[in-house]
Amino acid sequence: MPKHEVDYSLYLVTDSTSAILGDANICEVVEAALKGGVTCVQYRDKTSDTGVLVSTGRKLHQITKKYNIPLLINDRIDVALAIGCEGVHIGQDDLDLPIARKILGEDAIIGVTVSNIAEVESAAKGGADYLGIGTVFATSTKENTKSIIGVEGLQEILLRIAAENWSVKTVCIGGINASNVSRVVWQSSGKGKSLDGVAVVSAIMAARDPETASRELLQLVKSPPAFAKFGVTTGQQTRSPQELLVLVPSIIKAIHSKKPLSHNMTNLVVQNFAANVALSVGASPIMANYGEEARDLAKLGGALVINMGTVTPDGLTNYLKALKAYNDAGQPVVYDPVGAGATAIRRSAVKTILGGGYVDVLKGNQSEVLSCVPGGSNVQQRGVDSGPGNQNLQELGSAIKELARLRRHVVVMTGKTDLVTAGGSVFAVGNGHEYLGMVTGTGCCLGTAISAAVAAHPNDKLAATITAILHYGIAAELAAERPDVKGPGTFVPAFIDELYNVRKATVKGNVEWLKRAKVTVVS
Ligand code: 3NM
Repeated sequence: MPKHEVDYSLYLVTDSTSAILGDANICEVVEAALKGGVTCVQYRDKTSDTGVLVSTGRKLHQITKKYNIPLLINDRIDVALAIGCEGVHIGQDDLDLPIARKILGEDAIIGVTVSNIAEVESAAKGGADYLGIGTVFATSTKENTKSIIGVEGLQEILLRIAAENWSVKTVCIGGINASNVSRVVWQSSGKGKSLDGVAVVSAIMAARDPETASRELLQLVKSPPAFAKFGVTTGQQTRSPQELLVLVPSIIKAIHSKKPLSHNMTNLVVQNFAANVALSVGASPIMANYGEEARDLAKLGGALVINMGTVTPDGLTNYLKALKAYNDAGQPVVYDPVGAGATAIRRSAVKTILGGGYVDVLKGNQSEVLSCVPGGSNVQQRGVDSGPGNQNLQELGSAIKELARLRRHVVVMTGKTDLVTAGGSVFAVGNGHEYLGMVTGTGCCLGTAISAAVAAHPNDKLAATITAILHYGIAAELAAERPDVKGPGTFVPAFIDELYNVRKATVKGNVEWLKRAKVTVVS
């Protein structure tokens, strides 16, 4: 097969260690995987003598040839030459690409391991046929992996390849398995350059039934995850504020009529307040922190709020279970990384959650959202309050736009002016009142209001999110202006009233309140 016709969809990298292969026979496992649909095979054995590598490699090549699938050898050009197979895969510490190309010739397939833009550039310009991009998720299969890049690191590399128009093919590697493969492929696609495939070791080599495991993985590579059915479209990302505002009443009415479940896994401080906010905006709240319950709750058509305000090891395990349950059911998830920048534990929890599943809406204050930027942000947060928020809106707008593009979700950065984007236009919403900042939990409860809106209107999560922000901010303005409100204490019950009143008025067709909306596009 000419090398440009190689299909990288499901790329098997072998492993001969007892931890992975056990007492199975490598040739039998590879043949079973080929029957299951593996499209490319790399023989990777870091410990055997050259004689064993050549004899095993020859046997594997006999098998892969039967299926018309290329066999590549990890690292060892001499072994590839001795076998006469289709090519090699080289790491950053192995023989360099120009020498490999010179020895093997133009027809050979040469792949290179890369984990950052500089390595990508050098491999793409040096004529690599494909890149093995990793390490996506932590894995025990490879010792000394250099850096865990996550889906966002992967996406950064793919965006660069697209921008430079490099024709190199791409697979990702590291911790890819049946539970995450559809999400990784979906999150890494749609911006000019998509992954050509995924590379796995243990998901096939350590499987009890490698043929079935391969068949299932290939199916998952080719099918979008359940939550992708309502991804924010490019057209939706770039509407004018007017186009969004006309949708607000119908979204509020949808919440009212559907009364969606708002499943909150939230902190100790705000549980009661969040439940009341959910009721006022027309949702049905459940405050359920036990992850095992989420699989049943996710079937009820609602949305999940993960609010990291009281993070504990048990809490994290529960969040991940619930996240997976809602992802599998295709129901929306709102993630509030409360205090994300404040402690090392919280920074690591953010990585665990964003690596463990797909969140539809990421909502936080300035430093929380900046802490979710790949590579981290240098903003040091004091406690969990919202900070001064005095940075330039344009600058913050481009940071969250990048974030939304890398993970393919909606990002909300709250502050005096709230910023919202799904990767296209960045919208600024200027409604709200200073009392919101003087009462604990109002930021958290906005997540609850957003969950109600995205659950009721999942096919347009950007408009739903902006609707919730407007409903919330304008209710706060109306409450603060009431003569019975004397300060933050009397504000709280009035705010709950006004959330309710705005909904009731809207349902009756009175949208006078919406004239207060201050929505603009900042970039
Ligand atoms: N290369 P599993 S990670 C062979 O990051 C290899 O370059 C990696 O194994 C890289 O699919 C890795 O079992 C091992 O997680 C991947």
